Amino acid sequence: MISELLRKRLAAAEFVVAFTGAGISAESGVPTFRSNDGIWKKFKPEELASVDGFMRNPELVWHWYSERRKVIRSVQPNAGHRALAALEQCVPFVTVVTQNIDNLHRRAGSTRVFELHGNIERNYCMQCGTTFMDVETHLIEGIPYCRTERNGKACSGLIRPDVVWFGEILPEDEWNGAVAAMESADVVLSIGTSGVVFPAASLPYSAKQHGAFLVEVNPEPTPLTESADEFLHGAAGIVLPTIVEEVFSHHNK
Ligand code: BJW
Ligand code: ZN
Repeated sequence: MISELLRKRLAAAEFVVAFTGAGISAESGVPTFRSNDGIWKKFKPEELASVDGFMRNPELVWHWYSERRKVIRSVQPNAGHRALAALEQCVPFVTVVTQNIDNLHRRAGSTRVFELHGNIERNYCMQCGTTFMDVETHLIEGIPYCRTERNGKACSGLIRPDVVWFGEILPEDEWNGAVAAMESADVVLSIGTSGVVFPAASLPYSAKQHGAFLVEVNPEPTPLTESADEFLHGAAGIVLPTIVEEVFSHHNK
């Protein structure tokens, strides 16, 4: 299944970056965004994943995030996440750059993870910026409000999920870390992303420009496919363990 070229590139690699999207969590039972039963088919993105949408209907947006958080907490990392964590035992430097907000890479054991679009377990007050890990105790009619004391007065700002919505800038440290990792990567694996949301989608192209060998793992072609050095057609939970097994199992013996 793995070409000789990919086997050589990976076996010799010092820096590997896994760039992941919703597809890597699909086999855990987390719905993707743009598949036929994906999230955007039921709702308009601008109603849910934008500041305007949130201000228009915070209750709806909070309901959506609470439901997704429940799903995410109830599922487990899958064989794809675990293979990327295991890669840390085979390659000197492995970095995961993820668009997912679901924490599943860290739960699988990956130690160097840049989260480009935030994390569903974190929330913050839009007025004073305080971070909240738990919002369930702050709810008024399904919407969490801040009660942080400032100058003897309680803040009453609206709390929102610490995720990146359309029109918003990506978190600077995560973005800079991701760019640096991409620019020094020997091999980049782009896994389970439709590659249509920018600026994240630009990263694999910039890695390739800086000399990385670009591998895509997806059951469907994407706009990135024609720029990839290899396209591994299939589910992450099958393809990624196969790569680790075929490239590194003999190497460890
Ligand atoms: C499997 C599988 C299996 C299935 N194994 N694979 C016009 C042109 C270009 C850009 C723009 C434009 N107009 C506006 C923009 C900018 C906009 C953008 O890119 N829009 C495009 C959609 C057109 N971007 C932004 O606004 C970004 N900010 C920005 O640009 O700031 C600068 C700026 C500021 C002010 C004004 C203008 C510019 C921010 C983008 C934030 C995206 N946020 C979301 C929500 C995050 C929080 C949350 O989760 O709720 O991020 S949207 C959503 O899409 C989420 C995802 O991270 C992101 C990417 O989706 P992903 O991961 O690729 O999932 P899918 O579902 O699309 O694909 C799944 C794939 O898996 C598929 O390919 C399947 O085949 C595959 N798959 N099973 C492997 N088992
Ligand atoms: Zn506040």
